[in-house]
This record gives sequence, C-alpha cells and structure tokens, in this order.
Amino acid sequence: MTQAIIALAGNPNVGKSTVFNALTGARQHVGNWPGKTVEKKEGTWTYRGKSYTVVDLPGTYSLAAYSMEEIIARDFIIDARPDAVVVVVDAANLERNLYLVLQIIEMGVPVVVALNMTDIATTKGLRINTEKLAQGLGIAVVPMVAREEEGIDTLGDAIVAALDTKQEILQ
Ligand SMILES: Nc1nc2c(ncn2[C@@H]2O[C@H](COP(=O)(O)OP(=O)(O)O)[C@@H](O)[C@H]2O)c(=O)[nH]1
Ligand SMILES: [Mg+2]
Repeated sequence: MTQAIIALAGNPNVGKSTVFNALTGARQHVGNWPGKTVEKKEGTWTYRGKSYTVVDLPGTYSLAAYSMEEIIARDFIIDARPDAVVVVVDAANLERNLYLVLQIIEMGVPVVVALNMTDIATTKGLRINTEKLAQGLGIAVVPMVAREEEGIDTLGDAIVAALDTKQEILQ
C-alpha cells in the first residue's frame, strides 16, 4: 500500500516549516517543484507505527492562482488529491488566515487546522474559542505552539482521525 499524502498549507510565516520539521525531523527531501524555481520539501512522518508522506506547500494567502506559489499549491491539491491537508494558521491573525482555510475546505479534501502561534495570540490578549471555531468550520482545530512542539501529538491524532473519516466515507 502506498503511503497516505498529507499536504501542509498556510499563509507565509505562520510556522508551516516549523510544523513540517516537527513532524518529519531529519527525514526530509528538498528539491524544486517540477519546472519551477520554487522549493519543494517532502518528508516522512511516522506516527503510531505508520508512515505518511508530508508535502510542504508554498506559503499562500489564497488559492486564487495569481502567483506561481498559489498555482503550485492549488494544482497539487487538485492533481495529487492529498489524503488530508493541514492548514497552519496564525492565531494572532485569525481572520486573514481563515480565508485560505475556507478555500481549501471548498476543494473537498479532508482538512485539519493547526492553530499555531497561540503564545503570541495570548500575549496580544486574544482568546480564541477553539471548540466554537471547530464547530463552525466542521473540522478539527488544534491549538499549537509549534516552535515549542506544543500540540504536535494532538495534531497527529487529528490528522489520523481525518484520514480515518475519509476512509469511512469512501467505503
Ligand atoms: N512565537 C512563536 N513563534 C513561532 C511558532 N511557530 C513558529 N514560530 C516562528 O515563526 C517564524 C516563522 O516560522 P516558519 O516555520 O519559518 O514559517 P513558514 O513561513 O510558515 O514556514 C520562525 O521564526 C519560527 O521559529 C509559534 O508557535 N510561536
Ligand atoms: Mg516555510
């Protein structure tokens, strides 16, 4: 059986690479997207005895397909049909980040939100009702401080649950 593919999406500077590194450690391969000068990072994430391929998509604010980064991210989700997409969002700039989350949900792939930078949000006095947000979006939302590896295991469980849900639907 081929490994499930998990794509990481998010606005620039939200901690996407930090999440990628926390999941894959040293098991990474860095190249370029075919025919493009944009860097492509792929890694292996092993969790509870199973291995998954993790692809770090270019940082984008949307998937409107205006920039090369947006086209790469959009085409990857459409063509490779990842088994799940983790959208890393900046909790301190939630509204701006949710635009991309909604666009990816609309593409019909299983999505998990990694609500990162919650330490900065707290410092700014922002309090996010994670459960309400998850209910509103209809998907899992995992609060994280990726730089401290806080929330990584909970994110792992949420990804596995999203993959299981997908299998149930396809049965
Ligand atoms: N305060 C804080 N900083 C973080 C967190 N996660 C990542 N960072 C930092 O944010 C910066 C951008 O992270 P990076 O992973 O390169 O973001 P990317 O552009 O989305 O790939 C780096 O300096 C990280 O160390 C977090 O949860 N809290
Ligand atoms: Mg990055």
